[in-house]
Amino acid sequence: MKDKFVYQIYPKSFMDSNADGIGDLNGITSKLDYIKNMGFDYIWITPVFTSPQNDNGYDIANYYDIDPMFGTKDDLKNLILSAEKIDLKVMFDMVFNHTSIEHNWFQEALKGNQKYQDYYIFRDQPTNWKSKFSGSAWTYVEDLDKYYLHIFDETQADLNWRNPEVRKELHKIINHWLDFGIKGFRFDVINLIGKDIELQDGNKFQYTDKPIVHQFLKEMRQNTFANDETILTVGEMASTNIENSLLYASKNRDELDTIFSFHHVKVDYENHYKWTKNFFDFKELKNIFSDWQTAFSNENANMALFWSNHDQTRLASRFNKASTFNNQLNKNKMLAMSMYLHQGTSFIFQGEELGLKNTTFHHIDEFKDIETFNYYNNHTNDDRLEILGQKSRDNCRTPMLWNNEKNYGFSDGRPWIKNNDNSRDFTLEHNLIDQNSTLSFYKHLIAFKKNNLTFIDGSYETYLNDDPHIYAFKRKLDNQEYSVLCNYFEKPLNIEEFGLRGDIVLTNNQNNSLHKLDNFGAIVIKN
Ligand code: TEU
Ligand code: CA
Repeated sequence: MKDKFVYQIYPKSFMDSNADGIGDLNGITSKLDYIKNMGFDYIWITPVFTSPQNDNGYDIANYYDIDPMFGTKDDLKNLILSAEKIDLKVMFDMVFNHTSIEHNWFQEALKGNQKYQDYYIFRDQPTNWKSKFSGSAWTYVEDLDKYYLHIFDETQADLNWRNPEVRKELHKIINHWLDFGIKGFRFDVINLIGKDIELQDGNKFQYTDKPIVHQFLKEMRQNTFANDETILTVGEMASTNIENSLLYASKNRDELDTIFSFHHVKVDYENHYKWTKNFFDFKELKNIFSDWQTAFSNENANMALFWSNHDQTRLASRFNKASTFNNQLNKNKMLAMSMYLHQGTSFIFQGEELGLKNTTFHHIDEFKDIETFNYYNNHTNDDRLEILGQKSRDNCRTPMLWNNEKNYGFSDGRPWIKNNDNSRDFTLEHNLIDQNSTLSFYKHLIAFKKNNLTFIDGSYETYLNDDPHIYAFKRKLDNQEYSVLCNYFEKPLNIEEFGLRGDIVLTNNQNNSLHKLDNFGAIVIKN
């Protein structure tokens, strides 16, 4: 799976086919050729199941049905068949740590039905746990005189995986979608599913990476996708560590193909706290890359490579500012080389390939995201809006910029969220015309990796570890060796002292050489 590229689609904001302002399945189907043409193997669609949409579909009320806002099961069938025709596989996003409180199971539980109360985590007394979306992780239900656990919003109740009936239900859901033609799954916060029988006060590590998660994953695999090599599975791991991640993603352990970990996108947090305006820590970023890549490469485990997703701010707005359009292009390309030449399965979030930047929000009412509101409402600091401008998930959830027509070609109606206010230089239309665009480079890079086995199966090793501006690593396979050098800063660097030799086989900019890296310059040398 290390040679595979996955394109992540946030359906609400991808393409609207019926002018209601909400992207939909038919919209996706109309853009499959574009995705295939870029070189992708899979598309991952974030949840499109029936949902009250409190957390944009990560609060599922029925795992077997498509929410009408996205279309019908027939539309989905049509999407899958159209994708199959061009050899593109469709992945679904399974949110199995929790359900919406509108799910039937939870509604039954609320009515006092014991069987369904045992599907969730009800307790007489809460622990001191905090919700990841601010406030307590417990909500009191007066009729039952009990509290239920929700690690996320209070409308997202955590499931009780210790109950074998719950696990059976979840396996059944996966098998249903496998039969329907789904070829891969992303499992939402799957390392949080193992709660102890007796819950203790403490921090998030009371429910993160509990050993029983491995047992649950093995069992799930056995009962569902175990015998199909084409199924791609990726687990989203909240606050995990290398040791556990290796267990989830090692080839011989039969749990998952690969995992998302988030340490590298938190290098601008302050003491693990997201809501700050910190500058990113380059040294820390290098260390994280090197620690994770080395461990995974040594253990024959597969990492998921990604810079952005629907929970992150736009890559083009992160990791140093570029002061000119040209430097912005260099930076986008350098970051792409820096990430995707690593070892692992690659994931690219819609719009990253266009070089889209954050959206500007002027007022709290312009936002849509529940995490954003929970933060805003639970805090009083004057710079809340400014912090949200840098950190809100809505920055990347605004519609795709296809062309320069109405709503950038996304919809003939009024979009559900405000438009991205980036200039027209970032539309797909413009990216396609410009030979030097971010898009042309992404396409080139994908082909480059797929044609070089060393970047797929080769070992990984960092070097120039103490250099304050360059992130560098080597990939080796048999007698092939490549060096990758990435300048993370907007200033040219003289690299004569490194005495580099060999041929430059990939560069993000014609001004780079073996002696000099341009502003945000990056090169691959064949040694
Ligand atoms: O996100 C998991 C997660 O841990 C988030 O708290 C993430 O770290 C945060 O958004 C960063 O600020 C997953 C989904 O990707 C996210 O969209 C959902 O809201 C969340 O789970 C709950 O299902
Ligand atoms: Ca629509």
